[in-house]
Amino acid sequence: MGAWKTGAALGAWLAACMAWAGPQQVDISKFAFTPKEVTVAPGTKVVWVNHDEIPHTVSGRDKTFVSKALDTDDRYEHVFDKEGDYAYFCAVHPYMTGVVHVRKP
Ligand SMILES: [Cu+2]
Repeated sequence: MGAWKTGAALGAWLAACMAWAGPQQVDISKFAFTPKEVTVAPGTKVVWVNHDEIPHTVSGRDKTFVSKALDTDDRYEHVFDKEGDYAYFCAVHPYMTGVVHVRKP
């Protein structure tokens, strides 16, 4: 294999690594979603983790994603495939709100 081929393969590998953003985590702590707003590319998995001693839920306003009550350290995952703005709240504490923006990069 020529040196230029090795370089091209390495470049493609780096590009693939940079395009893969990995899951986006949202922490549930002190009765709030942090960060409250996230922007992700289509196909990204968003993971919510409850750090409170109180159960919370992640409930999409359009009901495309609804978690069960999350106990301490429970996680809820949802993959957002379609572009859009997904507002959600905690069904136990409706003043807890957040938004997932799904946008093509
Ligand atoms: Cu809550």
